[in-house]
Amino acid sequence: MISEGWCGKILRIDVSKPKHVVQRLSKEMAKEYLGGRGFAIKILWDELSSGTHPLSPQNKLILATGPLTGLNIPSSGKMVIASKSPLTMGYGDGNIGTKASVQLRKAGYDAVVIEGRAKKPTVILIEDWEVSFIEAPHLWGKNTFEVEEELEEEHGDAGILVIGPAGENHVRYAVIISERGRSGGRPGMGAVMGSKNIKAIVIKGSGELPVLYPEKIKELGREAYQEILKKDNYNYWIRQGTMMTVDWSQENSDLPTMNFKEGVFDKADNINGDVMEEKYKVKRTGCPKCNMQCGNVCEIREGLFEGSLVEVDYENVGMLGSNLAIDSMDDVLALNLLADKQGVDTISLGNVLGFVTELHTREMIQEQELDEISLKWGNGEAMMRLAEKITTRDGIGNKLAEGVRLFSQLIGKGKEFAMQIKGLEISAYDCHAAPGMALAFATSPIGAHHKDAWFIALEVKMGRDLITREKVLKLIEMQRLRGGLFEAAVCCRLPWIELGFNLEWYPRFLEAATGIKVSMEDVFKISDRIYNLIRCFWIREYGGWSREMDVPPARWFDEPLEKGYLRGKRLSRKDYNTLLNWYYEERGWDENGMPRRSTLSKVGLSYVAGELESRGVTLKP
Ligand code: PTT
Ligand code: SF4
Repeated sequence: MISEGWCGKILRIDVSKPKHVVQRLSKEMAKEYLGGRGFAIKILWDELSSGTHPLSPQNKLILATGPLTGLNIPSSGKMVIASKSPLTMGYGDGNIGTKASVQLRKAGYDAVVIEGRAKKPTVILIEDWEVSFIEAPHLWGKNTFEVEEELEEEHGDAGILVIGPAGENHVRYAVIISERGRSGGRPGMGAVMGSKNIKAIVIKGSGELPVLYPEKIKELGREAYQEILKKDNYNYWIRQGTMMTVDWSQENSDLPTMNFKEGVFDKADNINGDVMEEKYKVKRTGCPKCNMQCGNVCEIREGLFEGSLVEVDYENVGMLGSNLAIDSMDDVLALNLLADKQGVDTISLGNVLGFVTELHTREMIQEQELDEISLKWGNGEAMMRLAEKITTRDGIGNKLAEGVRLFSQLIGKGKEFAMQIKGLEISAYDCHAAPGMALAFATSPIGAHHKDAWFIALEVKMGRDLITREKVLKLIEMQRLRGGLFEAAVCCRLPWIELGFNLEWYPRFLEAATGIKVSMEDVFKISDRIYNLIRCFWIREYGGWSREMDVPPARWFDEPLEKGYLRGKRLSRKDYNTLLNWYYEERGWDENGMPRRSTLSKVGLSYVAGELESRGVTLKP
């Protein structure tokens, strides 16, 4: 045992053989990378040969927890799922709230690393030190809800991660689903699992969570849970959760509308948090260990899925509602349900559907299949049919399953409004008038996901037009917290973001769990190490770097908003470049976004610089 606080073990699984071994987690790795995303990138850097195809047996799928995961402290039931991404060809991860995170730690592991390809569809069952590989061809082809139900009946109280047909069919933005509504791994972690012929992972642990001072954690947890309950915003939050953002985004002109062409949607009032709460919400759910559970379980009132239950969040409504000009909540919920059952990411799906609708409407592509379903803005039924085709790679769905970057390359059109950065489709915030948020999306380490990038609220407060170094410094501080603390410690960031739960709790939690005094400065150092290593991973995969990889699509620069109070606004290339220059300087990266050798050495990554140089990559001093 390296210290209480970590389990001290990594479970290694090769599904080709199939076999497993248990490896010791080194003290250095725990201290230098903490957990979660830190462990994932360290393992991928050290072990993955560059150029490995993401859907080959050699790629590694990593499930990683951190020293706070699963403890009796607010919102700790989270887990990082990471791999080399088939969508971006760089580093990809997602953060999922699931019982599997707690069960994994109880089973005695900080992380699981899975490689190989099973001969037949397989369920991996992890029960403490026992690992079984159960052939399950009968589950292949079934949706995530059916499979989870069957596995729950068979295995009782377990943590379950499962893929749907989208993962089986290697849709590049397939996700992993848990508990019928928790989703993780936007950059195609579901496709990686599918490529290994793994339909589900079932985890059952019977041990205690590793904590150095259990009494202290109990005491801190009690106080912390109480503090959450007393927060001003608590009641509103548990009624609407992230859905309260629909009105906020509409008011602030950043609600994605018609493939991010506009930031306001005329009919947003039909799909906002109030409509959801009053007409659709039937219960609340959420991740383990959370007393501010934000999962909005809604009942579909009309249409194909009438009577079905589905869990809805802001991103799902922004991307499958306003971004497609759909104003029927029933249609949005139906699309969301289809995505969950088939196991595909709602954000990328909404982008792909928006992109192809725009191409079709502007007659930039002629496809009989799209005429046949009458694809147009706001037509929920057509979107459903197309979404289904994508998840089964049927007809034109086969090309759309590649994501907007590859699809636009395949047809040689639409690059300027293919809304992606580094290959990952953009989350639900329009940035025509938000240069800081655009920079945040563009420098996010997995591509354009809001996880590391939700800068918009602060930017609106600071001033959208403000082009200052201070703005960049604030963004970096935010990335250090989001991408460093929450993705490595691993726990949910929403208590802090949404209710203002004090950040000072986290060093106290970490010390009680591990016995190690960890200041925020230490956390920032770990975070910088992780950010630099992720960037080096991308550089190794891409054979270099260019500024273009850190720039958002041309639409936001070239086409002014035509509606709303910010009408006429668009990004300025000059201002954006100024911000990007400052960002690179503050990160210690050169003018092309490559980490300097001195920067890598400062964060303990000299060996990484050495490897890049030995591959012919030139690093500036
Ligand atoms: C996350 C991304 C998000 S983030 C949403 S809604 W969000 C979308 N949800 C999807 C879904 O649902 N079904 C589906 N088929 N695809 C989906 N894609 C989208 O995936 C999520 C919550 C939320 S709800 C957010 S903001 C916070 N995210 C956290 C994070 O990233 N890190 C962290 N430490 N804490 C977080 N807390 C919050 O968790 P990805 P979840 Mg998710 C139905 O996985 O790949 O990171 O993409 O995990 O358990 O669903 O919780 O308005
Ligand atoms: Fe999960 Fe929401 Fe609770 Fe975070 S606040 S742990 S996302 S239920």
